[in-house]
Amino acid sequence: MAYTVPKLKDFSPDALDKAVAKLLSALEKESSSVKNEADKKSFRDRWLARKDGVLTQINDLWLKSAPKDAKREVGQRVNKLKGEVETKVDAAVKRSAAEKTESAIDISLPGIHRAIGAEHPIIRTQNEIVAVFKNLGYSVAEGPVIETDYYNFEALNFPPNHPARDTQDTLFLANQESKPRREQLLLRTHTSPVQIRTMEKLTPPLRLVIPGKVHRNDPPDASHSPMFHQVEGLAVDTNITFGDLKGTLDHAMKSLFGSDVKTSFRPSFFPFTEPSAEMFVSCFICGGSGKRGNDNAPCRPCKQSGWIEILGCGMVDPNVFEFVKHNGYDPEKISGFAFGMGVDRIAMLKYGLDDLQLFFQGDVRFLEQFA
Ligand code: 2NL
Repeated sequence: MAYTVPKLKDFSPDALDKAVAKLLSALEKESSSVKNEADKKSFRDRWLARKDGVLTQINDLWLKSAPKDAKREVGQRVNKLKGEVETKVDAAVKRSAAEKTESAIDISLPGIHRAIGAEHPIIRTQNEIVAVFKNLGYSVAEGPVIETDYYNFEALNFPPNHPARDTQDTLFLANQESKPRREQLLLRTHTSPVQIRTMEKLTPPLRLVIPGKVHRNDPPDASHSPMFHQVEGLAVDTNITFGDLKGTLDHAMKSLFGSDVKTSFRPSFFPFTEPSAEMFVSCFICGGSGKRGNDNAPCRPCKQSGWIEILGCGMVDPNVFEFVKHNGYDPEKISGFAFGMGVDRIAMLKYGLDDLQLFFQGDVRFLEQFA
């Protein structure tokens, strides 16, 4: 039963002592069960509320109704009692506040386990490719994804009406028509513009790799995406030859795919290199045989050819150097090789995937396998 303040008939010191003792023991008991914020408030209200708290009731039921000759005695006790009740209530409120902060920082509890993220498999592959060239002494540079027509096409020797400049292939920003062509903004279709920007800043000799995102107006399917990744390289110096290109890339492929892989170069065409080539690596899935396993199943990644096309490359076209000749790139004095590779496709081969879209769908069940 909760304590209620009794009406007093007997105002003798003995009777008063008893009544006070009863009240204090009730206070003690109630204060020990104060646990949380809500308890605190109702405890304080019950004892100290001006309107109908226990102290107010004592004032009314004990002091006001005391006979004249007992008033002094009752008054002293009630005053003392007020002090005691206030001290007790304050202590209980503070105590439960202290308990609360203690429990909030219980350092003996095991921590909350949060799975930390991991590098996306494409970015991991990109970093691995970049690391191979860093080890050869190449610098790494990055540049804007939104580019001008000048850096993306003109300075790279694309003729004015080259099909790559068509909106079929290139994503242009809106409302560019009123600008002169060279200033029109687009999403870079390769990382090559960063090579031009860097040659404008740094004089030869130069060894440079550029990783980054590029965009083309391709609808997404198992092997295409409107956004993908490239790593592009450039070496400029006196007497750089096609032999340097072959040696460098052969070394890079052995670092990436294992020292058993062979490389093969076939003639190709790019507007910014002459001569140009596509480089193939011997299939690191079937070892170049075109067949897999005991039952000689056809090897899918190399389409049974034993070779996988991995990148495009070539000797920098002198026309490209003409655009940066003012910064020491005189095609009569220096030469260079360049190459570019698609990171997403290499990551697919590396992880044995047949659907490029898995990389971009953000499905945790797929991504957490790389954590
Ligand atoms: C490909 C082919 C290539 C380059 C990129 C380049 C850059 C400058 C000058 C000359 Cl500044 N060339 N880059 C050269 C040949 C091929 O990329 O198929 N990439 C995925």
